[in-house]
Amino acid sequence: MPASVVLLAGRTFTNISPTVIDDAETDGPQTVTITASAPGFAQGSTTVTVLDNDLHHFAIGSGDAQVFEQRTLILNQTSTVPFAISVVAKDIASNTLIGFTQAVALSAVSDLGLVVLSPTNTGMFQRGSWFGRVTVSNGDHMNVRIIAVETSSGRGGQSNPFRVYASLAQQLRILGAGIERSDVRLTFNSVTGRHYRLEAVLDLTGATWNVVVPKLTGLGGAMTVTNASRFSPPRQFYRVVLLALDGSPATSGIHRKKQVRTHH
Ligand SMILES: [Ca+2]
Ligand SMILES: [Ca+2]
Repeated sequence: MPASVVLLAGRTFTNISPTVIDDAETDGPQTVTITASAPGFAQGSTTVTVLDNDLHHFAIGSGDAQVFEQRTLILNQTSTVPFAISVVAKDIASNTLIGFTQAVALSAVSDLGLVVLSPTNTGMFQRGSWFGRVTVSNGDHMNVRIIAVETSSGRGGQSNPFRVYASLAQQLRILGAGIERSDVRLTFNSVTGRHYRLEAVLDLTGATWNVVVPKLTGLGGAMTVTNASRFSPPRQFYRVVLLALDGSPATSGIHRKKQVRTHH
């Protein structure tokens, strides 16, 4: 910005070209006041706003934001079914950084541990936004948050929490139960990498479920678990519980139980 300008004789105006120096601070829009004064004249001034071009965070919402240019919540989803999201680069004041173009990393977390999300990167942003379809593929999750991170700066953002339901094929279900001598064998459908626990109880009148097998890691598809030499006639109830990564029960709602009886 020049400290002074010369107004030629007979002219009523002149042009100046201030240079805005790019910084790396995430300080948002800055207001600049330009003042002109000369002896014998009243002072004049104007204000201009210098926009920030530094990423502060990402706003992540449903893909509908593409149409309305506003953030909308991601609703509940189903595992293996793609859904549309928007990732928008923002300055500290939540203005969209229309010059932001680079692709960023995508991932997701949940209360039940690792969420398998694809793709793991966005494509290039256009006018500060990326719209695309993503898929969670490893079954039931609660409080899923999609996370976008610009790896070079570590800045990122996450979506609202939402629920992902298991697809029909991934729903925890006991497929078969049988007794061989005193061994109880249960077969259930599993999702690769998820953790399960086998529990048993003698009656369903409120007795505490006993942990039979504390941790099973899903191999994908049907899995058989054996409770060796534990069958006590005339009947027992079994259930399979989906666990969080730390081994705690996922939820009382995510389990399936089966009654096993002797036949006489
Ligand atoms: Ca900058
Ligand atoms: Ca800046």
